[in-house]
Amino acid sequence: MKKYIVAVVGATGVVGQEMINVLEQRKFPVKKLVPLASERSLGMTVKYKGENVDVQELKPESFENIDIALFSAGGSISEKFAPEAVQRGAVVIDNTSHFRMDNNVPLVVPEVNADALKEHQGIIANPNCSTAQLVVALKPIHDYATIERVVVSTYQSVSGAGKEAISELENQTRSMLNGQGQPEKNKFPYTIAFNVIPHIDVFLDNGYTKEEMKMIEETQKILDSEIAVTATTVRVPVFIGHSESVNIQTKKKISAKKVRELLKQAPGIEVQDDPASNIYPTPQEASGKDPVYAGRIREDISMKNGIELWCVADNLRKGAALNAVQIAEELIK
Ligand code: NAP
Ligand code: 3JM
Repeated sequence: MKKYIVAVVGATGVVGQEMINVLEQRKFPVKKLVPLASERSLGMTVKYKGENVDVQELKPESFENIDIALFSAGGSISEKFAPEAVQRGAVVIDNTSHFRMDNNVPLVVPEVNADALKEHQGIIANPNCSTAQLVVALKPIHDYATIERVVVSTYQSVSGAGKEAISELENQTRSMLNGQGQPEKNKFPYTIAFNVIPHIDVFLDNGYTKEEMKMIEETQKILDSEIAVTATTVRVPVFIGHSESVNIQTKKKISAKKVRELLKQAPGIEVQDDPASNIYPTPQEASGKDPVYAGRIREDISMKNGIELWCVADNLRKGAALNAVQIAEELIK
C-alpha cells in the first residue's frame, strides 16, 4: 500500500493533536508525520504511534516533499501557507474558514458530498464544526422530503475556541468554586464558567455573528443553495461536544418515525431517541466518539411539514479532525 508524508499545521493545538490521534487510530498510511507549529513550540514533541516526534517551525520550505498537509492554525496561517504547500505539490485539507466559500475550493463532508472532491485544485476545505454535524443530520431528510428551511440554535463547547479557551473555563470554574471571585477573562467577552454567551466570532453588519453566517453559507454550499437557513450560535460551559436544536421545514410531509428510519440507515449518524428511557444524546456522552448523534425527533406541532431534532457531536472529531482525515481517506482511495 502506498504511504504518504503528512504534515499537520497547528500540531500543538487541540484540533492538530486530535488530527494526529485520528491518523493513528484510523491507521492512515503515514510514511512520515511532520508536525508544524509556531516558533513558540520549538523543543516540543507530539506523540504518534508511541514515538515522540519533534515539532518543527512552520516555514514555506516545510512543505518540500509533503504529500498531504492538514491545516488548523487559523485563517491567516492558511491564507499565507496553503498556497506555498500547493506550489510544492502537496494537497491541502484546510480546517479554517479562509477558503471555504471560494468557488475553486470544494467544501466537503464525505457522507454528504464526497463527489465535490473531484473538482479540487490543491486545496480542500473542511467546514465549521457546527456545520459538519448539521449537514450529516440534514442530508437524509433532504434527499427524502426536500428541506425548504432550517432554524438552528447551537450550544457550543469551549474546545471549539482552542486550548486557551479550555484553560479559561477550567480556571474560571476552579476560581469561582474556591470563592476567589470571577477570574480573568481573555478568550470570551463574558465569564464562560456557569454562564451562556450568545456570541461566537465577530458581529457583522446584518446583526448575525460570523459563526452564524458560516453555518448558513456553508450548509447551502454543501447541501443545497436553495435551502433557507437561519442560525443562532451560543457558547456554553462544556469542554467538548457541540449540541444543536434543529427545526426543519420540508416540502413533502415526513413523519418523525420516517426521520428515525432514515437517520438509522444513514452513514455517520446514530439515533439515540427513546424519551421514555431518558435516551437522547448529550455532549459528555458524545465526547471522544465519531458519529453525529440525533434524538428528540418529533413533528413540529406549530406548522404543517415540520421536524424538530436535537443533534450532538464531538466538535474536535466530526467537527474538525475526523472529517479532515476522512477527506484524506477519500483522496487516496
Ligand atoms: P489552538 O488550540 O489555539 O491551537 C492553535 C495551533 O495553531 C497551535 O498549534 C499553534 O501553535 C498554531 N499556530 C498559531 N499561530 C501560529 C503561527 N504563527 N505559526 C504556526 N503555527 C501557529 O486552536 P485550535 O482549536 O486547534 O484551532 C486551530 C484553528 O483550526 C482555528 O484557528 C480554526 O481556524 C480551525 N478550527 C476549525 C474547526 C472546524 O470546525 N473545522 C474547529 C476548530 C478550529 P503554537 O502552539 O506554537 O502556538
Ligand atoms: C473555529 O483565523 C482565526 O482566527 C481562527 C478563527 C476560528 C475559525 C475560523 O474562522 O477558521 C476559530 C475557531 C473556526 C472555524 O472553524 O471556522
